[in-house]
Amino acid sequence: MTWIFLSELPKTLDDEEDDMPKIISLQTRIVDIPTVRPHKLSFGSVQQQSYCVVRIELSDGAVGWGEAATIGGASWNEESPESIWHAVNAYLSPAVLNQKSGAFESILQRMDKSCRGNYFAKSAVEMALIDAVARSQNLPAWQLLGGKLHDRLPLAWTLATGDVNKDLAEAHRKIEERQHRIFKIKIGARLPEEDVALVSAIARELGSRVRLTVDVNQAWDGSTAHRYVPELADAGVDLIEQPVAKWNIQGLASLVGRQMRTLIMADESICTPQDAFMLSKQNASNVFSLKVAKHGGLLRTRKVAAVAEASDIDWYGGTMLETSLGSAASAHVFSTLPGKHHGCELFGPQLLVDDIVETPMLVKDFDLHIPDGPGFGVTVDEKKLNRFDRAMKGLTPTHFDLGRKQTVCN
Ligand code: MUC
Ligand code: MG
Repeated sequence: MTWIFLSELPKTLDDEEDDMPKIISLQTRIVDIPTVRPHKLSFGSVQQQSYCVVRIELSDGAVGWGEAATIGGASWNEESPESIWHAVNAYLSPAVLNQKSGAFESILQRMDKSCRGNYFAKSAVEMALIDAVARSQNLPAWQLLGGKLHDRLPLAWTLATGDVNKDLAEAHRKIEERQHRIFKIKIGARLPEEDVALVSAIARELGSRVRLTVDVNQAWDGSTAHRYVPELADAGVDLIEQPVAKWNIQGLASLVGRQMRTLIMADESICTPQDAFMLSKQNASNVFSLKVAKHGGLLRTRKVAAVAEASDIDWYGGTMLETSLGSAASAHVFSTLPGKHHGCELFGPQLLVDDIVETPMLVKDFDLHIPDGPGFGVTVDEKKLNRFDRAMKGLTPTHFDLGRKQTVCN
């Protein structure tokens, strides 16, 4: 008779999981980084970007970083850097501390249970967690997210100076530097006929060397969109992003139904996988703009992308103007996605006066190259973080005055 000693039996999954490092610390801070020029959108002008940065440490010593950015305080959607900071510290941190680090889905469920919505806040925590686990395993994050399909993605730039001559000068410089040849024009702040004139002038000057997108950021009602979207299509615009309000799914669907040569892209309307299902069912988008923050993290970005793939909807790699940290995290998940895409707009780092990582991602020959190092492949520079840290300046935010001076008080 052969005896098998208990200690020789293969480990069960639970035993294996017991070896898994735990989350032992979670820290947050808000950093404010000025932009190189005012960035003008339908709802105001941005002169600095604010980020809630999350640092997670595991019991094996691995450290991961995540961030969530909003545009114009709480103007783009309901969340703000301050609400993200609060949600993470008050509700999400207790839900994730001491949990097994690789239990991603279970951690997402715990976060959902302790805090409804607050997708940006959850995305910052999940981002830091995935970075930490990938570093602990010495793997690039894309390896944990399904494997890389794209080494590089075409990188768009947004023209949003508010002045046609400055926009054109910027576009020419970006083309000469071989950084960008896809341009998104922010419209919706002026009269629609003025916007169409501006877009037509840019399209005429740049010609077929470039691809053009416009982002209306919800500024139009349905009838304005029906009147001016075809004019933008005639001017040569390829993609029209969120022409109507977030809630106006019928409005989006009726524009898609006109089958113009331009495609209709949802942005603010598409956050959760359930939104994706509804937009798909109502045939209300040709393209989804994917953004890690609004979907509530990298794994949920993949879920939204899966609905797009199943519905013959294209994807576009969107941004909330993250630093190189959030942009690299987004690039990692976008690099894993199948289906037809229209490139990405992870140009946030280029819009900032400085970054929070040692070496930004490579942009060459109009493409963003996805970094392969451990985690998101970028190294956070704590000295740079300290330089922009709001609390280290002794400041507490009380009010964000969009387009004018930011009021920050003690
Ligand atoms: C948005 O709505 O797409 C992304 C790029 C940019 O210029 O603004 C953002 C927000
Ligand atoms: Mg948009």
